[in-house]
Amino acid sequence: MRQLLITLFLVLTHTATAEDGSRLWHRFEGAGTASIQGVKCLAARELQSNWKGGPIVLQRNGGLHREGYHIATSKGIIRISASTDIGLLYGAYHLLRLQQSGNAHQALNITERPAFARRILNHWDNPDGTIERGYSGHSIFWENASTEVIRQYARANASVGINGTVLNNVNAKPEALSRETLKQVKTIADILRPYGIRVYLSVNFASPMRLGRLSTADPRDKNVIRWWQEKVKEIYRQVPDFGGFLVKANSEGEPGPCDYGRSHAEGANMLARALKPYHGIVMWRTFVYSANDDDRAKQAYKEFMPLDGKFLDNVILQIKNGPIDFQPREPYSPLFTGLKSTPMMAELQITQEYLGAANHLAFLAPMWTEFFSLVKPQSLRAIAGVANVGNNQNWCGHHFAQANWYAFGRLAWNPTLTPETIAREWLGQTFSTNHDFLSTMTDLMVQSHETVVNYMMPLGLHHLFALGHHYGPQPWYAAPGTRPDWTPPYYHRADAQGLGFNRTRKGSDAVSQYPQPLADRYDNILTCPDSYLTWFHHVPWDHQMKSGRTFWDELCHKYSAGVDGARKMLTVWDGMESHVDADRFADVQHKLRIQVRDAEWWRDACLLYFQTFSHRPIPQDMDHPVHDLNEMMQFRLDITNYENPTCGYSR
Ligand code: BDP
Repeated sequence: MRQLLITLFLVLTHTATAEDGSRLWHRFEGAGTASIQGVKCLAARELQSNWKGGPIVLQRNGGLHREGYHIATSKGIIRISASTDIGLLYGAYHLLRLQQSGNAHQALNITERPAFARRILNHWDNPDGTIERGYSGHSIFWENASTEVIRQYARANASVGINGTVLNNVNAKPEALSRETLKQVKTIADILRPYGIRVYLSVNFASPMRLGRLSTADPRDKNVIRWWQEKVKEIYRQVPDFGGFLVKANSEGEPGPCDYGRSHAEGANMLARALKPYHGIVMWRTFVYSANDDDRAKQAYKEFMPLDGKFLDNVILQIKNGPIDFQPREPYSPLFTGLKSTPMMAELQITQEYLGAANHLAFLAPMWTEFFSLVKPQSLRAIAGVANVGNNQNWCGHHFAQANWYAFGRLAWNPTLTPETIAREWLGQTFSTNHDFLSTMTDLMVQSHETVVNYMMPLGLHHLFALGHHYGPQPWYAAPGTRPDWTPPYYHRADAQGLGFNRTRKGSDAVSQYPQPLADRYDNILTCPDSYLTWFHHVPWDHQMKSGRTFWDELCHKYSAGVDGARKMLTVWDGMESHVDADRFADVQHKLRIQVRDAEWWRDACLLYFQTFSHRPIPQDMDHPVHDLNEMMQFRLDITNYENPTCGYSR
């Protein structure tokens, strides 16, 4: 009896505190109540379980795009039509989204189809279950994988239209293609398939040597070619709709065709030929750079432009949004406007490697729509996002990091959506549809990215992170023997004259990789946008800014605005307590407090360090640093403690 009471108590308390974030934006309360007629499929079952509105009929319409759908209300009945089960499923999730965000009451007449055919998450998950740049626990695929967790993952993806998953790290181990791994890949593919999601694998270019025991991985070698053909055949036997390979080659020490004097095109095409009979593709990454060049920002363009038009049609070049590496803000990679005859896809980073990991609230839709304002979505064949999903209870480590997974999917479906629309939708489904809550929190989310940029790297600064953890500021870091392009001074170039990397025509000339009139605009310090100023210019400390301030004063004010912005987020959130369940309220509050402390850390470290070059005072009309530079330079970040990294700093 006692045991029964204890069990009952545990069940009740657990139910009462069930808001742990594990349901993501799918917080459907109670069972569905409507009559669902027509095609019997997963969409019908989802609606049966969760739809509380009027009757729905699911029907076929062969004229619609394979993944598209039409939703219309007539005489009180909602009809969802699509040409496939997946189209119906997407239509069903559209309706449920309207219901959960409080917008299902009006008569509907909606036609949708995705902007990109392939909308893919890249998981940087390792076979041992760890996740490179993962801040929310271990892999859901490679460590104690649970069918139900993978199914919930598939459902979340399908609800925002994501239709592909790369299951393993781009720094791929050859074992990714072993017989045992492929068995697990098949199991995962079988769980994902009903949700319209195909699996892909990252492959190591030297697999024929390390797995197949060949003496070379030269793409021209007959045995190598045969090895890949056999391997591909083996994969498709297990997974008939396998999507293809993602390849990081000759980048950061990974093997590749250049090891044999062959080009990236030769390497990619060899794999593409093996995949072609099965309609598989190769996503070949352009993230390459070497220690010897004068400007890392120029290298991918220099390497890939001469290969334009030389790739087979089932190769897509996967290009990071910026020319360096997922910095808080970068101009777009000039490859996007340079390449004319090669299919391209953008690689965005959802996991916040350079944006405060799972501790800082940084809603990334504004950064991605900024990218789409310069790189036309029509020029892209596909889109990829480096996932922030792990086996933590709330999937992403920070409740608000879920919004970035959600936003990636929504923008992959429709890149013209505004950050406001996405934030509002997500907040309504995830927290509350209360009007005040929605408008206040939408503003907070939409401004959060700029806030993070301001306290980390305003005015075009980039890569002020320490080697390795990419979390905290170490603009001074330049240990002897370290590759210069892996140290902050390579990027900020602070000296007595000013700050920033001269990439103008008189400097590294990276500006000339951009088309006109952008090249001229970026080249001229007077027309270059403030947000990219030190990216393209070595800016004199007394340079007159558009605001009327000197550059030094402006820099100080930006950092100060960042700290103020972080404090404001905390204050605003504290005012939302009545709209949010106690657990998630406290979790987010805890993270926001870390964010405020980290923002102060960033401001103090950067301003006090740059002040040793500028020799100018911190303006009087802003809060002054509270740390001591020498002391900060002694601190080391304990990267094993991301949950609470500010406290992880130690001497
Ligand atoms: C960098 C990450 C590193 C990745 C690399 C990549 O620090 O972990 O392997 O990008 O994208 O940002 O290949």
